[in-house]
Amino acid sequence: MKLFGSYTSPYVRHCRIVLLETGVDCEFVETDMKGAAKLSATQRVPFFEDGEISLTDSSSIVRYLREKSNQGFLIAPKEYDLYCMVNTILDTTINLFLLDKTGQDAGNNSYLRKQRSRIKSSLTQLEQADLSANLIGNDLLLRLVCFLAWTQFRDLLDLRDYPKLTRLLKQASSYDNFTSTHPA
Ligand SMILES: N[C@@H](CCC(=O)N[C@@H](CS)C(=O)NCC(=O)O)C(=O)O
Repeated sequence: MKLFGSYTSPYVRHCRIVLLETGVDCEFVETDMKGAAKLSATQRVPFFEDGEISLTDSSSIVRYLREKSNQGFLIAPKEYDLYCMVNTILDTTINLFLLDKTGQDAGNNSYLRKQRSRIKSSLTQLEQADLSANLIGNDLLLRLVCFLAWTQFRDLLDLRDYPKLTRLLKQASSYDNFTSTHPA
């Protein structure tokens, strides 16, 4: 079994946490974007192999690892919806970050303004959601803290307007599987 990815990717971090939580024996193959462009149809990390099975998205990888270990993956529709919301703003934030890294001036057009507005409105909704469950084994909360931590690592978002989310991220820092997978 092999997980391909980078140490800085929040998607890969979630998969690494699930590997630690489940104890599944899996080789980590450090792979950058050039490698991903050659080896995966989506040209992204993470991707994963287990014999005949190959997966190209962190969510299918997390689900595969949970099910292999007889653990559940996001059963309640509302929980699943919030998980999708976190993924949406994670995708949006990463795409804006990568666009910025190209060095090209993407300007301030209405499409980019909409992307930034989507991040804000979704964070506001997540701030209001009931996120009081235990982090361990909870893929909604794990995905959320991987996202929040990555925005702080890259200095991309000011979380001062989101005290509940800030508290959640602080709480996560006492979870060893979270701290041991920090991108730094
Ligand atoms: N939906 C994918 C998104 C993965 C993703 O966006 N990975 C980023 C790294 S954090 C990437 O490889 N981006 C390369 C690119 O967009 O060219 C997943 O959940 O695995």
